[in-house]
Amino acid sequence: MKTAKPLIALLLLSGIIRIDGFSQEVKTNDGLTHIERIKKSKTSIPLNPDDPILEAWAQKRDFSKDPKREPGPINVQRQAGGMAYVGIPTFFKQPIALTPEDLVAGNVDVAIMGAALDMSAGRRGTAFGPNAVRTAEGYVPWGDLAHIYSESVLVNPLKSLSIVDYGDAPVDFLSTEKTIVAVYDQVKEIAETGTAPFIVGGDHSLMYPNVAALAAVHGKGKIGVIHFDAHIDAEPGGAGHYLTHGSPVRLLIEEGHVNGKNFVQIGMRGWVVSEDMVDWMRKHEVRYHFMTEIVARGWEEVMKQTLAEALDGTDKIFISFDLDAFDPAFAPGTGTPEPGGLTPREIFPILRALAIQTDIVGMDLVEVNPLVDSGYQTTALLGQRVMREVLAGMVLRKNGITDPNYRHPKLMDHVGKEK
Ligand SMILES: [Mn+2]
Repeated sequence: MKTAKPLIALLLLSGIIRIDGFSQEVKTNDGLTHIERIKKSKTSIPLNPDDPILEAWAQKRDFSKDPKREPGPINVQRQAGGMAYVGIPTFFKQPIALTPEDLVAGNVDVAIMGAALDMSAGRRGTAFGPNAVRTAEGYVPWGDLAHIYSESVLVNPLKSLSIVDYGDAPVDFLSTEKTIVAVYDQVKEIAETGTAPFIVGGDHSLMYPNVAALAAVHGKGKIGVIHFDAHIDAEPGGAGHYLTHGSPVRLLIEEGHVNGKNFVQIGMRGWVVSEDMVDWMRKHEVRYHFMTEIVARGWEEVMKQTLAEALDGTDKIFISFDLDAFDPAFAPGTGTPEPGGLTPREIFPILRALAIQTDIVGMDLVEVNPLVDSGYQTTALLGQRVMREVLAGMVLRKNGITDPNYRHPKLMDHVGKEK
């Protein structure tokens, strides 16, 4: 019996057995073979409109058949607490929410969702990112066993904020173009309730639906983006596709979702940057900080400037965090690693500072690829820390802290000379 399910799946995929929607004939009423159809249609990929499962991947199941419940976050853990590796995996072992009504009823600050989309990158595997991040905490206990206070600042975001796991966006695992519409809808659904969506990918094509959805809610040109990345991600597309994981920045700026001057980029490096690309960014007044500049001027200087730029013209900020901003020594599990990157010690303080001094309307964490992680969980572990640092900054802001460089005084001096 153990092998029955995989066997049935194999038989279905191979066409040996057919059930429900699988029993219909492939339509050929245009008189073409599929090769001819594809060759004729240079700018679209022909899909079978009569396929009964054409949209099934995106359909919501019928919630009305569930046991009746009041709206609000649902704790799916049976125990009051446990070790990280025990229990049903949700982001930070937080309760889940399934609907916007749950977010409103729970007065939820942050809804973390997965977007397992990895078709726009040459090296697949980031689709496994969301669940890798959900299970990345090696030893941090949860619930009643948890005594978790953020590094340097000693606040506990999981107790001070209402945070839920909003599940995953639906994914057409054969199409970036179709999937991003579903991601856009789900991000917008969260943001419309006043909750900040945190999207865990998935590849960086996600920045486009994520930011476009937030711009639709907060206003076009009203939010700024702080973009951590080894790459500019402002290519004009690839192989005719408007959107790849290398092109979301160009689409967002050229379509007017974000003004170039409210787009701050940090950490770019490597051999794929051309002068043309840099000129495009200068034309659109993007504020970029290559590693070239960071190494020459020093991280502290550039960080200070970045924080000032983030506040110029908007105080609503979206953080788009590509794990390859880190040096691959720290984050090997990513598809496009570039040596010479930033360190966790450099990045954690700027994340807290951004969240202290701006209104974080959302963030994404992308390009975590556990399939190529030579350190097993190293990259996903770093990814969940990136979110934790932002959450810690959000708590400090809520507590009235205004100093972006705030550190807990007792951690700075062991003899009690703190003010
Ligand atoms: Mn990127």
